[in-house]
Amino acid sequence: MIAEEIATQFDIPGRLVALQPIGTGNVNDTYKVILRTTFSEEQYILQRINRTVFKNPAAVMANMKAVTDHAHCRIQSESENADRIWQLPRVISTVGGRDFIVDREGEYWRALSMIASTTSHEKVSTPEHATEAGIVLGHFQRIISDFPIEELEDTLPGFHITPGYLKSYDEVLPTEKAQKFLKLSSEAARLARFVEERRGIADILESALERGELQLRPTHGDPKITNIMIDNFTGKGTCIVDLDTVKPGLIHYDFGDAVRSSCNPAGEETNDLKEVILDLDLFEALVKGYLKEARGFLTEADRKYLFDSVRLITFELGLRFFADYLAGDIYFKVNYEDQNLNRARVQFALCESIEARESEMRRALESLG
Ligand code: GN1
Ligand code: MG
Repeated sequence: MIAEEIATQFDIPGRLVALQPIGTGNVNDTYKVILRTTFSEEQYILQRINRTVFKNPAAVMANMKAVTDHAHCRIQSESENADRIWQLPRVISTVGGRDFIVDREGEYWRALSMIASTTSHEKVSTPEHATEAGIVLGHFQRIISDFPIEELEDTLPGFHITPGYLKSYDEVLPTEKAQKFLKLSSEAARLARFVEERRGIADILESALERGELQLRPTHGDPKITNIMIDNFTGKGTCIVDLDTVKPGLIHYDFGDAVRSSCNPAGEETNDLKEVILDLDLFEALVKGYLKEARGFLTEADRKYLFDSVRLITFELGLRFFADYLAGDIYFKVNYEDQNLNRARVQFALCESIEARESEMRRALESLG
């Protein structure tokens, strides 16, 4: 069904005046909906959930509802002492009182409240912005840290289990399609060698989990910089969005994901590999903000793996993009040919830069900790 038909089925007053595609998400389709009555204008976010990725959208919505209800209570109870107004999207019910709509084609649609007067940035260029990104992630992890993980479904099995992505890559590699790409593109062949050289790092977090050094907690799953909303008036972070992947996991992948997406000033979609670096000033600034909120719930063992998590998630994301390129772009949406190859090149270049700065990054983590 077309989005216009869906947009009026949620419990919001007014007549539909505009529906605009927004956002740069690689998975779901997102729209801004504007409705008007004689005296007011209402705006909300409408999303079609990608069913190729999320096989059980109803469970995604149940997790989102449970965690946001919990987080909203925490935000309320802490509001008097907070240095800002914290926000978090609310699931808007349908006219019939449900959390989502399933259309005739079986597509799932949901409505979320709009976080007004804030901006989602593709890149970070100032330490202040990086600090805010760290604060927002740490705050979110903190306020959901006491949510019982048994109540969260695993909506995306294998999501952020790096050895699993390596396994999928190994399955794609021998296929005819992948072999053709590898023959035709010397860049693809170079990336395949890059992966081989780093196989050994893939299980560093998972084996720490198995040994009981690390433990599962509620996580965001996708705290990249575009999901961290910055207040247009104060410049402070106010909210983290995109709560599809909230599920039990290692908070390390969250920390790593915020760092890799915030501390590479060239951003994820650049074509210029020379510009791709892990900027140490941005890194220190982000860690400072993150620890302000996270200090209380991080264990000694958690801290020990913070550097590794940055390297690992960057490698993992490069591997996911590369495997998807070799498989023919079946997971991540693309706007041009070879986009997933290019995205992989960027993440692998960033991974190299992280490796080159390992001692400085470890030192910063220690001195700020
Ligand atoms: C996807 O859809 P979006 O853009 O929020 C992906 C993340 C990646 C990200 C990279 C469910 O997120 O894991 O880090 O692209 N989400 C899923 O841009 O796979
Ligand atoms: Mg996402």
